[in-house]
Amino acid sequence: LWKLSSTYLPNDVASLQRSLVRHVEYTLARRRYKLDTSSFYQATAHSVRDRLIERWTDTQQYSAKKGAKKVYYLSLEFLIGRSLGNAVSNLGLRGAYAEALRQIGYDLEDIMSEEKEPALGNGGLGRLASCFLDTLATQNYPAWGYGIRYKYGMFEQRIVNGKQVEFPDYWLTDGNPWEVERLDVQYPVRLFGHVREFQDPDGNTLYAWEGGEVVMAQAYDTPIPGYGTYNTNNMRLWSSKPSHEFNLASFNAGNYYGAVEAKERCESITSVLYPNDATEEGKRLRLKQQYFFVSATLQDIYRRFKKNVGRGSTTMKNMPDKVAIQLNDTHPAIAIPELMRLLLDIERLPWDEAWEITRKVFAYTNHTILPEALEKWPVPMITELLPRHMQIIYEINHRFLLEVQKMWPNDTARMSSMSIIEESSPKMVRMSNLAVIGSHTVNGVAMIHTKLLKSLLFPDFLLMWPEKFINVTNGVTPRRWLLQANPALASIYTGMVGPGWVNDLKRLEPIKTMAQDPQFRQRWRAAKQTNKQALAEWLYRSMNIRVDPNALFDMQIKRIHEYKRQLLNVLGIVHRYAEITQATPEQRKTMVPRVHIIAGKAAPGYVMAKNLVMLVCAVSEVVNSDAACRDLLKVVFVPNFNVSLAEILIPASDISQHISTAGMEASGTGNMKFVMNGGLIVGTMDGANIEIEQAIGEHNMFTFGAKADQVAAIRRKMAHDPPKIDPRLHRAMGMIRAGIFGKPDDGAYNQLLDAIDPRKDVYLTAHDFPSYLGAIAEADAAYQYEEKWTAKCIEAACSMWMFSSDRTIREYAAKIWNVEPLPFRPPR
Ligand code: 26Y
Repeated sequence: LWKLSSTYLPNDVASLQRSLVRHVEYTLARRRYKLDTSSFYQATAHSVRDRLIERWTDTQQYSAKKGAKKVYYLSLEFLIGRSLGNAVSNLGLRGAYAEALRQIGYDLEDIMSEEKEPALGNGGLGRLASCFLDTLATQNYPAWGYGIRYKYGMFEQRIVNGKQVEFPDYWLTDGNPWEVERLDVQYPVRLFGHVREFQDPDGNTLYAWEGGEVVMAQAYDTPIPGYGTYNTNNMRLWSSKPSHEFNLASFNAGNYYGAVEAKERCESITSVLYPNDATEEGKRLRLKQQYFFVSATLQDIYRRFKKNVGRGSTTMKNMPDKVAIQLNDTHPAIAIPELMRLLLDIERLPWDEAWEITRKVFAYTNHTILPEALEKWPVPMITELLPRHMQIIYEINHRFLLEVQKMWPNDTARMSSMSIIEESSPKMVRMSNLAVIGSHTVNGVAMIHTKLLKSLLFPDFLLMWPEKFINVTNGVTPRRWLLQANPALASIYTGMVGPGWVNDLKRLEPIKTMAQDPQFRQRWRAAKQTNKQALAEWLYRSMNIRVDPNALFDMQIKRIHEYKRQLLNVLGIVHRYAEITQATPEQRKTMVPRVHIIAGKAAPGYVMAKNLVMLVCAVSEVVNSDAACRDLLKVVFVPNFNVSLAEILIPASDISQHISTAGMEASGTGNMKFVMNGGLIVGTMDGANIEIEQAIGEHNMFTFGAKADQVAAIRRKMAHDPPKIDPRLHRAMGMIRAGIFGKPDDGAYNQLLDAIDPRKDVYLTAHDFPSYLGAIAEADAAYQYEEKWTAKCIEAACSMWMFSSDRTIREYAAKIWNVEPLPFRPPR
């Protein structure tokens, strides 16, 4: 039978066309119809998917046969972005598909823009997970991503009457050609119920978790192609549905409508992605989500591993030789007690053996040190939902505290800060402490972040296990963020060094010397200009806003958060507005024309963030309609920021702002994307900015503001000795308070401004304002020397190899996972 399918599909233009037509006729069942681009998108996607599937199934079979150790990346979020462009590019079929489509009257770019992007993540953390999947496949690592197939992804943001309004993102309306529904892969997941204690024949006490309700987890698989390799990995997302037992039990109870409602509740577990708010609120449905996801994932991993147990000398103890599980923040940390439960209650291993296996399997990545953002669950909630896990957590904690007691006898302060249980009312389970205790390695995501993680968040754990804490600086994939997003720059690179840079970014380093070549600089500028022009057209088409592509394009695009300080940006813009309106004609001539672009979503319940969006929209309205600003200043709030929009914006930027209060942004990854695309940064000494500056040279970055190690002292001082407010800030605030940008009746703007009162300026907005204006002025000055500016951009962009996720993943593989690449080559 398999002889019939042993060869790969042909990829010449004529074969691709036949495949497209076949899908139109047989998959879409639209034989001999004139098709719109949206239906042709479906056909194209299916044709590409066929080509992914053959590589994917073969890769999986190959790694199973080899018994390779696998990495499992557990993440509640994957922000994958659109798949079509990525797939044809990674398969090396972009040219062939473009030509195949062109000949039959369709444009690949148009077809690509028909795809609705799955927004199954909030921001940085989710996008990082997707960059990692791309790199893992590209570098031939046997690795699977596990997550949730939310029905509603990140909400769609619209601006209505100058305010953010959220709309549900039902992304599955037109189906999803990139996933394969695995009806044969389903697992039961228990919730609620009770723990039964009993004795085995040898008199050992055993525990069984029983009763409660059982829901089913259903697998949906998405192939993740590597670039320039046959290796194709898997992303498995779970969807919840009612179980058969569930069905019978409740219906037989005679409550028909109640039973239907209960079934609906099962499906609601994977309904919606939770937004990351200013402060983390433990929501019961979210805990259900986390456990549901973890339980299904571990059953799946466990089943795959168990196929090897008994073969040769493999025993349960070998699990860490075959399985590495990375926890993307604490969101999946309930996996630690869940694996313990499987090993203790199902496998019946003794505690110490189970614990050793567990600790060797898990590693934990921390993405924030902000105390208010750390996950905590009320003990009563876990007890109700996961009674056996609560017992296990207490046991883990008990044994751990004995170790603490041994190391620091009677040090109650240490005990209570290191304990998994916070002695509040109600008591809380600190998921970060659980994750640290249950993992062999804990990593931060940028050098400064890891340093603060060690010194501020986990100092006692560090003393106990100095080797456990390491840094792995984040990175982004050059495939999506350069090759696909910026064809103009990519073709310059390929022209200079050949196509090898795409998976070896170091090859761009030699181009740095070309910064001295005027002709090369000319070409570089032309590429940037192409991208700015394209953005200007996009803004006109989709927002009816005209901007001058020769102006300096300044962008701040990221989630709206107080610590990211979009307010500082707005105050800077208002200051500039004031300067422009008061300038003499002579002064106007010296000013740099600027287009300010701000984009990002505010969590629906985050009042300050929503106020900020309002203010940006209002400032934009006033500035853009003031004749005085005409050729000098435009302000644009671009709604519904997402991956696809980032791909249009980033390549067109001259300056981007990464201006968090020092010490608060763990890493940032947008910063890396901008510099790779030939933009420069105005930024604080925070997150990966610091390492970027080291890599590209300080003369190529505009830095300002308090340093992380000064922040605490500044805050302490301001309380009793409030600093004098900068007159320019005073004026800008005065303009806003006076109602130049309107006076919302809920006092939204005053609320924003009150938070920068010099006595309680938590985010140091007032404190950093003067040096911020200084950095912006420096950037303006530099931009006026076109040749020097271009040289800076070239040097910076070609120094970015270490921010490729390829480097990041090599570090994870070597320092944490202990896995090797396993390239698969198809039979030919
Ligand atoms: C608890 C829950 C609602 C929650 C969900 C998502 C909490 C946080 C998040 C997302 C966090 C996040 O995106 N963090 C970012 O991770 C990036 C990748 O490491 C960092 O670059 C960035 O600095 C950090 O804010």
